[in-house]
Amino acid sequence: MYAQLVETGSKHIRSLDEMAPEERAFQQRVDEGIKIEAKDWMPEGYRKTLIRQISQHAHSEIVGQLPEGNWVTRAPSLKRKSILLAKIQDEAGHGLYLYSAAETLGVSRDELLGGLHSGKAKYSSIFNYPTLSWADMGAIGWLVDGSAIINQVPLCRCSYGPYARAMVRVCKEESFHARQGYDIMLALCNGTPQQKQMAQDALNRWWWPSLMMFGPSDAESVNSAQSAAWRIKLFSNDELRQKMVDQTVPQAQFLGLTVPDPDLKLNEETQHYEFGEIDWTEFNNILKGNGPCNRDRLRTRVKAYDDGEWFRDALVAHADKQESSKAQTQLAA
Ligand code: BYC
Repeated sequence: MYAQLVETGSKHIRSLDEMAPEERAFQQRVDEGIKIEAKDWMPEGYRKTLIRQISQHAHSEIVGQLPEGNWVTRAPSLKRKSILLAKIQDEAGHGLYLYSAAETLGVSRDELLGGLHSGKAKYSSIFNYPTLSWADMGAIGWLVDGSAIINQVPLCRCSYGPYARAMVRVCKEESFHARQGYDIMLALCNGTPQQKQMAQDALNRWWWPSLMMFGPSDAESVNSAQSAAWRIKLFSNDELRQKMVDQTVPQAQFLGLTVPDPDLKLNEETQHYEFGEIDWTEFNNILKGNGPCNRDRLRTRVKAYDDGEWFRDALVAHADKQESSKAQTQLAA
């Protein structure tokens, strides 16, 4: 599949003949499915693309804690609260694995966080929507984590070793997240008519933003062709989006909910669902920082970072003290 993506991409992707020997050897390793490791030679563009994608991914995990964090104190039971807390903590862990994977490419944590806090670096559009009811916790787990799994399972096989390995654990945890989300939806749909209506309302608000998570259409995606050639991307944005729709519509039907798309229909021949046009103006607005919660999300992250300064200073002071007492012990011996 990725060869097809490379060919259809708008950018010119250089053939092996057009490459310098070092780059050709690199590309051949990638083509053979050999993992690239941190200390291997790599083209500067490959390094930059990975830093961009992995750091955006890390920022998404960290900012992604905020919409769900909004409901920790209002979870309907102790059990639901513990599950939600565990999920949010997992997202923090995912952010940390991913920042570590990005650091292997020669960028510092401070630089990465600086990009997020200045608004220069992107994070997933999905986290710029508000969480208005408890049903949103169900919709996020089911649709957002569900989409994340579809996008991230292929990343476990991507060409960069540290990213691929980080993804293995992330995907295992995402499966639990998607299950807990669907379980919330199931409970609401089997509840009172008002609870079922809450679930429908959450689906109505999260459906289209979840489809946008996969990025612009293949025709508009600027990075896909090169990322496919480097085997960072194994499937196109549209292919993964289609997979999400095909997988999720039957789940919505099982819940007795209606997907908010009048154009949605199963193509009997292909056995794929055809769906309506995504509102790309809304997507592009969010990418420009003008979504419903963009400013609030950034403000919250910057404040959390500033408030944690004393703690980071204490950790560094403690580490310095440990180092100097170790050195003194060695001198005395
Ligand atoms: N939101 O050429 P394209 C999670 C940007 S975490 C914002 O197709 P690419 C979770 C794109 O960056 C979910 N920006 O780019 C966490 C590019 O801009 P730049 C995060 C988007 O990189 C907590 C431009 O649009 N997952 O699930 O080939 C709780 C053109 O796009 C978006 C990942 O990060 C978007 N939705 O493909 C619960 C997965 N889409 O950078 C759940 C790893 C596109 O050129 N990332 N853009 O200025 C990827 O797979 C790819 O980076 C993307 C985009 C498919 C997202």
